[in-house]
Amino acid sequence: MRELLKELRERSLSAIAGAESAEALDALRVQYLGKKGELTAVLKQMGKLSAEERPAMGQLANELRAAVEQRLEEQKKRIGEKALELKLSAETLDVTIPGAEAKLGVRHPMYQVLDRMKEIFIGMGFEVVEDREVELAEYNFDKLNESPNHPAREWTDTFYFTEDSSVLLRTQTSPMQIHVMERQQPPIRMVAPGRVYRKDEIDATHSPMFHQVEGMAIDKGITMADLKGTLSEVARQLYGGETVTRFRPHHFPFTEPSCEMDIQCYRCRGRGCPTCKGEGWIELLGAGMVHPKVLSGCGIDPEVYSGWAFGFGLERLALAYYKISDLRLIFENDVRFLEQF
Ligand code: 2NM
Repeated sequence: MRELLKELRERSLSAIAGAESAEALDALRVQYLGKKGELTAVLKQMGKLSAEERPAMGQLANELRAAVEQRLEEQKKRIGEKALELKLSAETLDVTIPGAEAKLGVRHPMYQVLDRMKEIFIGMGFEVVEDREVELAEYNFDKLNESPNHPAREWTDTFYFTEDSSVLLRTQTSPMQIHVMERQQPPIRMVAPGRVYRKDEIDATHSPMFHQVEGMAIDKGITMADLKGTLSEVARQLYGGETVTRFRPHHFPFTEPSCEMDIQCYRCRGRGCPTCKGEGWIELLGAGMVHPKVLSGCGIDPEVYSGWAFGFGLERLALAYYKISDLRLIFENDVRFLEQF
């Protein structure tokens, strides 16, 4: 029996040392210490021993049971530690690995031009005003001295909300100037950039939605010289200090006199090239002295105050600025296009 216990001791302890999972350990516990286990079987044979042998064998068997139990516990602990180690190493976060680069977009090229424009005007003491796109026809047309039968008022040209043609999507940002004049006496220096809407088919130069930038300066003693000086300075800040401007007579219902401002072509310096279509000049904006009827309609006395105003299409200006040939590129927002600016 001594031999039997010795053999059982070696076999069980080495089996336990080789176990690699909690399940395997449980199976070994059953195999050796269970009701039908091997050590239990040995103990059952104690009865056959002589009275002298029995205490010593009993002690040996108990020692073996204690040893097996202790080894089972130790191995269980070891397996647990190993599993934790594995889990920790699998979940290790190496903070020194370079991160995945988050791709940053760019500001839309047209808005880059607008931001620059705003900066220039703000630098000259103008306030930026941005507001509603849904207007009353009264503000979009009437108060701007547009005649009652002006073609822009047609249903084929303008988006109306009401049968009586009184509420519409603004066709120009000029109503913003009316709102400002109605709530504030001069001095006024403001620019109003924003979306405007016209029933145009989409092509390389037209879109039913586009952006305008308009503005005005009203105070005592403002003259056409202020208009020319200020708008020429804006052109120089935008296109470079050498930029030459010219003013041609024009007509707008809301200004008198009215004009258009050109810049000398920055590419050929006036000789004529594809950029200026052989003209030597590039048309930039419309402007004029605010019509006395518009001023008085807003509660500003034209005998005391005068002012100039201007307006231009932002898309058209941005296309020329970046030498882009098709308006649709501005709206499609293809990143391959946008990334170039
Ligand atoms: C333009 C050209 C000329 C303009 C006039 C006014 C107002 F409200 F003061 F009368 N706002 N904008 C104006 C003048 C707009 O766009 C081509």
